[in-house]
Amino acid sequence: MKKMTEEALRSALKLYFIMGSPNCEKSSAEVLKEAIAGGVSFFQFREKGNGALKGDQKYALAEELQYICKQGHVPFIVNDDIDLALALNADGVHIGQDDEEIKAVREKIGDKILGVSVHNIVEAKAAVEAGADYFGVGPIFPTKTKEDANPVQGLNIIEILRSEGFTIPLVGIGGIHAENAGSVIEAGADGISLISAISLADDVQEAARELSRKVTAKGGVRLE
Ligand code: TZP
Ligand code: IFP
Ligand code: MG
Repeated sequence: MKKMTEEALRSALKLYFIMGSPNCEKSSAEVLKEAIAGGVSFFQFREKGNGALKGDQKYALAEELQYICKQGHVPFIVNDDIDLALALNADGVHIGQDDEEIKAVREKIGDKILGVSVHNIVEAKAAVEAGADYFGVGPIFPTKTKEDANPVQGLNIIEILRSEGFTIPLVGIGGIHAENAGSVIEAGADGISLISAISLADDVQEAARELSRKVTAKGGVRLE
C-alpha cells in the first residue's frame, strides 16, 4: 500500500476491528470477511490469549487474513510481532508500552504505519517523539477481552489528550459497542477500536454496519 497521509489515516481509523482466533466462535477468516462487508475500515491481527496460534499456524492465519484485507482494501496491521509484520510486508504494526522501544520499532519498519497504546500525557509525548502515527487510548470502558488491561480510564483521557494539543489520529478502545460508540467520537477520538462487539456478534456483518453508522456521516462525524 502507498503511504497514507495523516488525514487518510485519520479517516481510515473510523471503525478499527482487532481480532485473532481466540476472539472468534467461528472461523476468523469468515468473521473478518463479514466484518469488512459491514464496513470495518482498519484491521489489526492480534493473536493473543487462550489457545492463541504460534509459529507456522500463526503465520498461515495472518497470511489468510491479510489477503482478505487486501481484497477489501482495508489496511492490515500486526499487533506486537514486528518480525511477522516485516515477513508479510504488512501495512503497519501496533505496539504497547511493554513491547519493544517505539523508536527501535520505527527504525525497523521504515514508513509503515506505527500505532502505539498510550495511557497518559507522558506516554503520549514520548510516542509522538518516537514517531507514532496514531494512538490507541484506553481502556475507555470496562472490558472482558483483555485480562491484563490497564485500569479503566473513561472518556476523560481522550478529552485531556485533545485539550493538551495532541492532534495525532487517535482511537478509543475497550468495552466499546453501538450504544457508547458515539460518546467516544464526541470526546475527540477519530475512530473506535473494538474486538468483541464485532467478533462475538451473532450477526457480524450487521454489528459492523451498525457501528459504522455510528461513526460515519457525510460531511463529518455524526454525534448521536
Ligand atoms: N487493549 C485495551 S482494551 C482491549 C485491548 C486490546 C480489549 C478490547 O476488547 P473489547 O472486546 O472491544 O472490549
Ligand atoms: N489500542 C489498539 C488500537 N490496539 C491494541 N492492541 C491496544 C490498544 C492494546 F486500537 F489499535 F489502537
Ligand atoms: Mg503489546
